[in-house]
Amino acid sequence: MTIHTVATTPFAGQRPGTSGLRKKVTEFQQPGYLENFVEAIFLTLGDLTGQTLVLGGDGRYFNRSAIQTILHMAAAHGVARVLVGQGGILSTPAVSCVIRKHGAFGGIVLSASHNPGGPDGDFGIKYNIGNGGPAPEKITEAVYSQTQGLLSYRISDAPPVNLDTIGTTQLEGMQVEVIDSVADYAELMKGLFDFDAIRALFARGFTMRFDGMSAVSGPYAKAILEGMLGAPAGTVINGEPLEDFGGHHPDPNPVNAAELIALMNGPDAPEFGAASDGDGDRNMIVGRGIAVTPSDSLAIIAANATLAPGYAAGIKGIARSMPTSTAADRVAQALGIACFETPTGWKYFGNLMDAGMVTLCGEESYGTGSDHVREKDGLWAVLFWLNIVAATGKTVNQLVNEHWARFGRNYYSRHDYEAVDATAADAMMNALRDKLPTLEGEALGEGMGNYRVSVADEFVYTDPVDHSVATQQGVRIIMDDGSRIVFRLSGTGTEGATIRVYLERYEADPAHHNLETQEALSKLIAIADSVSELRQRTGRQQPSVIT
Ligand code: VG1
Ligand code: CO
Repeated sequence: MTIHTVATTPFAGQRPGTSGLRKKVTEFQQPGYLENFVEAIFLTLGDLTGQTLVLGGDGRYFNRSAIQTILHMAAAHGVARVLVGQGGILSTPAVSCVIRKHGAFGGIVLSASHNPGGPDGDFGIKYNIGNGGPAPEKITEAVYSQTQGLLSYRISDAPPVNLDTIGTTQLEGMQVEVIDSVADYAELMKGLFDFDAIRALFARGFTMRFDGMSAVSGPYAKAILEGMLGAPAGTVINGEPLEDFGGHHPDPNPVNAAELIALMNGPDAPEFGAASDGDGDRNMIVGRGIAVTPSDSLAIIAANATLAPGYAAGIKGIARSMPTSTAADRVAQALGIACFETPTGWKYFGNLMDAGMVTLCGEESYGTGSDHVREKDGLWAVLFWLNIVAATGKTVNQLVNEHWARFGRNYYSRHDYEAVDATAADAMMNALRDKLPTLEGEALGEGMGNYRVSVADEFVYTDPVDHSVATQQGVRIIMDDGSRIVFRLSGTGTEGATIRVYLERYEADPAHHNLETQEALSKLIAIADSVSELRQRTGRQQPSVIT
């Protein structure tokens, strides 16, 4: 067995986006494409002699062969040990958990998360640092710059490693330790939540459906919900990870988890519904006839956090991404703790958690998490809700409505325009930027005077810990009553551009808490369209997805 230095040429466009490098599988299958990116990671990390890395993915098509490539390259770069999930499977929060628990140097996550999988679908790769979280921009930019000048990569020609049997094998000078994909993660969850109370809930006949969307969460949900917590078999549906996610679009929102929503709205609805995404870091919480918006979920978890044993001492602070609704801010204010506003993407929460400034973090895109790991965590959020339900004896519906009655309701929606012509999308954003100085103080909306703009700017974030600055993080138009419209281009798509329009309106009066969301936001929707000229510029008459 020999370590080879293979000549290569750089590929354009290997710049990581919101969450790593995501491209079509066919792009990743080009000879040298994956190898170049992995070589760039290793060159950026420097001397790895004696170090341990963690490696795993969401099981999508190309996962297994990518794992073999990465193992053979790690061995060629002097890595001492790699912990790899059995069958190449590790959810994103599990990678984070394993890195932290085993004191690894870092880890590589293979996933395109909620993007569809299969030979014609998407694939992705990202590097996580020693705190278990996504690499900060300083590192991802260094990786990108390495990809631009690469002339060779190093790889071992040893035969493939057996990924299916738990145990340790040798690859060149490196140990490959195949670990149980679920065990470390399950143990962590057990320490955070009142498993006895949740077990008692199921023992009383509490009914639940967890939709694994044929992605990575299934084995975790089965082991924890049906195994440790005694939920009846069949509680977890679509629980086998499939290479193409069974044709599902593994994004846990009411549109893509339509089957679960139909069940929860039907006559035989269980008491509690939940779903997770491709790599297990997103979650959707559903009650009978109600899907909880992710922004509300963060706020409700924060308001009830001390009911979970792992958070009984209280939470230190909350962070949310800028487009996420301000529902959590109201809870933070009531609790007398800080609330931070960060750019979109989990990598911006890491410093705040490491510095002990926040405990809970959340994004409007069905992502919630805490400082137990450094990724958002789907099943963690589901267990948190189950803990709250078990401790209070209340339904999801009651919890949400009582929260609104106490704090007011933040009507919230995101409109996505997918696979838009990239030039048109850029032109739209540039025109919006140019318009910003003229908007402040303007009256906008039908009949004018419905809304007055108090702030119109482009979000810039200065990290309070390391003072790094992230610019161009979304154009926002904030009205004088706190209502907001935010425009952003997605950094995870693989086709053209995706325009995201985020809409939020606050309503304090409980008498007005039962409006249909799109109806409640209709004036803001009309303003967003006229200010951005989205329809004329993109030719799109309506969003591809409304969540
Ligand atoms: C999207 C979401 C963002 C999330 C990111 C990764 O990014 O909006 O909130 O952090 O996906 O989530 P973008 O740039 O497309 O808006 V995941 O579950 O795909 O790792
Ligand atoms: Co995900």
